[in-house]
Amino acid sequence: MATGRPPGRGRPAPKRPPGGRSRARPMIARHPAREAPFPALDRAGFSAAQLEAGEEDVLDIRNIQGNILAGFNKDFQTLLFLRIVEPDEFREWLKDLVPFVASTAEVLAFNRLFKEIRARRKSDSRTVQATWMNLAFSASGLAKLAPRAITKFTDVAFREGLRRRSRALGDPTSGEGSPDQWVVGGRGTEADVILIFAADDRDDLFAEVARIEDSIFSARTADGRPLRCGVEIVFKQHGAVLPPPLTGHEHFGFLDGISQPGLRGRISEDVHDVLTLRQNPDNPEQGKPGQELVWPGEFVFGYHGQDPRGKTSNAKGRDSLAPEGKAVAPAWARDGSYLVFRRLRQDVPGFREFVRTEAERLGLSPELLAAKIVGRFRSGAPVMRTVDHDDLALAGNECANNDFVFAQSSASRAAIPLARKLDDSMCRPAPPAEPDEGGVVCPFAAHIRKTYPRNDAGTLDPSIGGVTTQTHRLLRRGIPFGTPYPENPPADFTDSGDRGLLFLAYQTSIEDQFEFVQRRWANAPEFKDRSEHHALRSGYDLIIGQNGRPGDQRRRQFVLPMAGADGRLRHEMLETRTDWVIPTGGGYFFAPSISAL
Ligand code: N7H
Repeated sequence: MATGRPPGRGRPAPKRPPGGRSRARPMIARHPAREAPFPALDRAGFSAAQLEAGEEDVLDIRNIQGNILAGFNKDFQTLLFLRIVEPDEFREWLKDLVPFVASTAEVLAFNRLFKEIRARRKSDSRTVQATWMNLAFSASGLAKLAPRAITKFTDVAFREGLRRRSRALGDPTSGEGSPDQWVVGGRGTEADVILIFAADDRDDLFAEVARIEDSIFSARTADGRPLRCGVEIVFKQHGAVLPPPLTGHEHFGFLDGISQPGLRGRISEDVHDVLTLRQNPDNPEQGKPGQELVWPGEFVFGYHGQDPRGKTSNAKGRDSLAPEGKAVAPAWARDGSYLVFRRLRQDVPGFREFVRTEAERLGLSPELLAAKIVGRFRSGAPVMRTVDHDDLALAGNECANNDFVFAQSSASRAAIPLARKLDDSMCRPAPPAEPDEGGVVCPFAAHIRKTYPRNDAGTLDPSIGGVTTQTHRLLRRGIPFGTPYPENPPADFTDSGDRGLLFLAYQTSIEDQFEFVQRRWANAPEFKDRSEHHALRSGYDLIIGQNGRPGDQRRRQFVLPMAGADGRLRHEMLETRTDWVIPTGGGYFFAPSISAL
């Protein structure tokens, strides 16, 4: 593990190797060797729930970058955006960087060790800390390094890049939100490379970033002359978890990072050595209760993906490098993944004001209306299990806080059964989730119902249900940026308003995953209505949905079904022309395997 301060800055320049290049190598100072303990799974705790996963892929976790499957999960992150100006020099510089690229094996080992220590100490301790780095290339960056290879990536979104896809995503075409004004990724500010640094400690993070910046700014020949290293810095962005009481929450106040796809796949030949622990004794197709297992090819090239035509979500599809029998990326893309980055500014006072005035109009509490817009209360408790009030116990109950679907699948169950206890501290009895086919409990346009409709069937694509929905999943790795907006700001409070989410997500198809979720679900008012209410649309996801249709002036509606006092259903309509989540930068990237690097 990387503990302690890296000895990067101020080191004496290494001697020039005899007969070597004029560069003072190594340009990037090295940490002391790291040793990564790899704790075995706690068999005593999990063996009852582990299943033989003999059919599942063995993932090359030493070759896959660490943020993709394990997730850095750190309090502090910095994103550094680079432009390649001299490909040959850059290649030399990159060689020194590659040993520092964290692998899934390292990050997974750390995360498990961290959790083990926390479980025994019953609190977070600073016993183990790490500083990680990962990187990815945009299509323009790859084209500079391997001009022919780029044509082998068939994902049109990746090849075109985010700036050119921005209009189709519904982004504003002028003013704030339009690529012309993006701080990174707009015209003239597009990056070829993104470096992601993450650490538990802010000083460790800054030291690591400074070490790499030094290698860019201060590269010198042995006799002290400045040396070009082939890259320049386009933009630097810090992110950090919010301070208490908002730790773990995003700027609107909601707990984030609750629901992620579970991953099929093993990390060794041992059939029990699975990446996602199977913790639901009632359902072998899930990790934690409610966490469907998805084939790893949805997120990493070279493994089985979901079978979109399969009858069940555990049907395995083809190799994600050639899902229809024809390669969608070059062979060296194996163990790599596409990375979508969006810098999303959040207008916190604007969102709060909308919720307050609409709640007053409808006679609801602002907390309840906000929960209906997201599908979860601020604590993270899902409305599907607590219809009208926040429930902190439910929010912390990992057996129930993600264990719900919206509609019944064919064989109907009266209610979703509660999972048996997994761990005394996390699992307690919780209220059941009843089927909600009318969107009365969780509106169809609620953020979590739009972005992961679970077993809803859709009207845009009648086949969308429990199975094909799993082909549109994302591994989200975002972190907030900026300081929180005060709960009760003083009258003279002013600030830049520059706060939001650094949205990062991995996948093997930008078109079918990130863009599908944004365009076909969040931005689509017709997804989903009930067949008997054709006139009534679900509306836009009020968090991220965008209406870029010409003439609509970004008008967004949200249908809120409510049961009246007389027990009859009425459909309230919320409407706004304001976006509270505004793109201010971004890019589409590809994170190659460590061997490809
Ligand atoms: Fe969302 N928010 O605070 O309201 N998101 N999101 N998101 N999001 C989720 O389950 C939020 C964004 C997804 O499996 C939660 O982790 C905000 C984009 C998906 O049930 C909350 C922003 C996209 C899920 C938020 C933002 C998505 C999800 C619940 C921007 C993709 C999982 C906590 C500033 C295009 C759904 C959780 C599931 C959850 C919020 C962006 C997608 C609270 C503020 C751009 C797939």
